[in-house]
This record gives sequence, structure tokens and C-alpha cells, in this order.
Amino acid sequence: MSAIVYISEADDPERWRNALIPALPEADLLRDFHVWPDGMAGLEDYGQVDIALVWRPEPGVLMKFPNLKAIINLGAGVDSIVADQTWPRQVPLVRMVDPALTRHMSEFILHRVLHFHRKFHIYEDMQRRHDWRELPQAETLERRIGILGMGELGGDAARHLVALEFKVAGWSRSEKHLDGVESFFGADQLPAFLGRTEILVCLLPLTPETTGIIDATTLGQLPKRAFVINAARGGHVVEADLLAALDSGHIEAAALDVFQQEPLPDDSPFWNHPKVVLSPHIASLSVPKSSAAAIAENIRRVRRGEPPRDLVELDAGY
Ligand code: NDP
Ligand code: OXD
Repeated sequence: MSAIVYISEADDPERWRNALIPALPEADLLRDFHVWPDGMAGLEDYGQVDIALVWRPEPGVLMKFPNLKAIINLGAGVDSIVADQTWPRQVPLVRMVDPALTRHMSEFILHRVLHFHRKFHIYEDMQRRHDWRELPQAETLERRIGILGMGELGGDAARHLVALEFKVAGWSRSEKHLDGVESFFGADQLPAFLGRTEILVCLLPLTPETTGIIDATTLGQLPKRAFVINAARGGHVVEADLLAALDSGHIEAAALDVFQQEPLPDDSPFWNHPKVVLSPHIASLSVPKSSAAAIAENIRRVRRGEPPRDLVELDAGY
């Protein structure tokens, strides 16, 4: 007996069930797809559940299912799961790698980079003041973009920025070999990477090593009037340090999609900050129709006793 439990408050479970039905035709998902916590009535025993489809499950909930063969995350970042002290570490944890998720993130990064590069943060303000002037424009071929995190998302964003002929560098744990992208890796090379970066993009996973990585020290290593784009996790940024750097003018402007506390509290200084453009954690969104085939294939693999693809490396935490 096998069954799927869906645990997420962020999305409509029917979108996921409807996408999975054609992708996994051998399963009876009208019977064997249960939505936590209110749709569990048809299940006799939690021991029947072998697959958990999750997004930010509440701490402790995964422990209730003793026979899980895989926890499949419905997003790329698994930080909320690995932060749960009770998370069953012996169960394979799969993260989302999906072309639509990747594409949407690259769209977001391109949009924000171009916004700052072409000075729309200033032109939009000028419009409000009826100010018709042309500002000096930096040359694309000389504009230095730096991406923290060169995985699925950082790598794709880098490729798109290279296609527009920006000068692109990436920082990761291991060295990368991407056409047109200068690779920096490891903690030792972070200051040199930051020193050459005018527009900083964060696409790191949130781990103990990367928490608070954008702080007064690293911001201070960026050149004066640099820009910061954070589309990864709020925990990467020490928010008070970023606010201080914006207020001092060392950082010219920031685009923030993610925050320490989400939803962003009503009294957050970021809402009305003149140098901040923000969005409600929508840089990229999971698309059930696009990711259903890969999820179904992983379900098949674990049910056959094979390891799933896109496994999270437990020691690395991402
Ligand atoms: P990947 O696991 O594919 O890539 C992570 C990258 O970060 C790798 O290049 C890795 O290096 C690098 N990295 C990890 N730890 C370190 C470290 N300590 N020092 C240097 N580099 C490090 O992740 P994805 O690209 O799929 O996703 C990245 C993050 O984006 C997610 O974890 C999630 O938090 C966020 N995200 C945000 C979304 C949003 O809507 N705002 C949507 C989707 C994702 P190496 O290659 O050497 O291993
Ligand atoms: C993700 C996200 O990690 O949407 O996929 O934040």
C-alpha cells in the first residue's frame, strides 16, 4: 500500500494533484493523495504514506509518517526542512530542479539587473517629479555583475547575463567553468569577487555557512555605489547592515524579494525606503504542470527501490 501526503499552506493542492494524475497514471491519485491536515480522513494509517510532497512543512509533522521513502520539496530551497530538528534525516530529501522555476528566476534577475543598470530606479523617481533629463549611462560591456551561488539558478542567470554581454562572475564552493563567466570559489576568494562586483545578486541556499553573508563586512567590500539584489533567502542579509549601507550611500539601491520575516511586517523600514524595490517572495514560482514529470519519475524511482534524482546533500545542507 502506498500513498502521497501533500503538506503545504502556500498553494492549492488540487493544482498539484491535477498535474500529477497524467504524469503518474499507474497511481490512483483520487484515492491515494491526501492533503494535510484536513484531507487525511480517507487514510486508515499514516504508515501507508510513502511520499511526502512538501513546502515549508510545520516542524514535527514529517515525523508522523513512519514509512516515508522520499520527501519531495515543492521548491528549490530546503532550508525550512533541514532547520526542523525532528526532520527524519534517514529519508531521502529531494529538492526542486525544474526548467520553469529556473526560467522565472532568470527573468526576475534580468529584470532587476536591467532596472539598476539602465537607472530606472532614478528615472522612475524623475517621472514623479516631471523631470525630463538624460542621465549618463554605464556601458554594458563594462558593467560587472557578481552572482553569489552558481547552481541551477545562479548558473542560468549568469548565462542570460552573458548573452546580454555583461561582465559576469560567480562565487560558489567549487570552481565552475561557464563560458564568459569568471569563477571565484571558497571563502578566500570572496573579497576579490566582491571587490570587482558592481551589481551583486544572491542566489545561495540558506545554510549555516551562508546565513548573514551579506553584512557590514561584505557590503563594505563592494565598490562604492554598488547594487544588491537578493532573490534567495532573507536570512542571507543582515537587514540592519544593509539599511545602514543604503543610508550612507555606499550601496546605491537594493532589490529584495525575500526577508528575515515573511510576510514583511507592516512597520518594516523596507516598505517605504526610497532606495529599495521589493517584491513578496515571487522571484520564481513553482509550476506544477512543468515539474510534475520529474516528481512522478522520482516517485517511481523510490517505489522501485532506486535513489531519487536531485537529492539534497545532507552534509552540505542544500
Ligand atoms: P543549487 O543547490 O543548485 O546551487 C547552490 C549554489 O550555491 C551552488 O553553486 C553552491 O556551490 C553555492 N553554495 C552553497 N553554499 C556555499 C558556500 N558556503 N559558499 C559558496 N557557495 C556556496 O541551488 P539553486 O540554484 O537551485 O537555488 C538557490 C536558492 O535560491 C535556493 O536554495 C532558494 O533558497 C532560493 N530560491 C528562491 C526563490 C524565490 O522565489 N525567491 C525561488 C527558488 C529558489 P557549489 O556549486 O560549489 O556546490
Ligand atoms: C524556492 C522558493 O525555494 O520559492 O523554490 O523560495
